[in-house]
Amino acid sequence: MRSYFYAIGLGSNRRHGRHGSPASVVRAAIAALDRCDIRVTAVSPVITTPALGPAGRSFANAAVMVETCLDPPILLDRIKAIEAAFGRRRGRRWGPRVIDLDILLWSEGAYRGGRRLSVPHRCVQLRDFVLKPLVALAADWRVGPGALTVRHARRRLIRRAG
Ligand code: A4P
Ligand code: MG
Repeated sequence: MRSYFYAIGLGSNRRHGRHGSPASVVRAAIAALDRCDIRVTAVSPVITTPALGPAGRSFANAAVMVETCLDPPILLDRIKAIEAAFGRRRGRRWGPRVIDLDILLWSEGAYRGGRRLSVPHRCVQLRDFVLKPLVALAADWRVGPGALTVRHARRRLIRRAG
């Protein structure tokens, strides 16, 4: 059966009763992803980043590469199930969250599923907390069809911020 690669971004800025600190929550969510028909093939360092937006406390962020036969909408269902299992509640957009999982990139390029799912993730190029861990795993992947590579997108973002 045909398999795909996906880059998935993870972020947490709340402690979890069982898993502990945000960095430990991120590691536990990576372990939860690596089950049955999803294989985690590479893991970035877990980094601490200042909160972008009104979320307050700083975040632990990371990215992983996974290999799976699942199509994008089914993978989205899986990551939402993991968020729910970690006790994430739907609330204020950008509010503090115990774990956030986003599908960043797909080996097949783009997937357009309206508001429910859009890959590449619409904000990949705009956020260093996404690009920094991603560059460790997928520096030569493109952040959109015909777009810059992850490495170049990060260089451009840093240049513009500086
Ligand atoms: N959705 C569409 N495309 C995708 C995709 N590629 N991957 C839909 C995942 N979901 C996708 O996302 C809202 C809806 O987007 C989903 O129901 C899904 O159907 P969400 O994760 O439920 O809500 P959210 O996380 O509040 O929104 P969003 O836009 O994902 O927020 P972000 O971009 O994740 O930002 N600062 C630091 N330093 N580090 C962070 O990780 N994160 C945020 C949240 C703000 N500030 C941060 C960080
Ligand atoms: Mg999200």
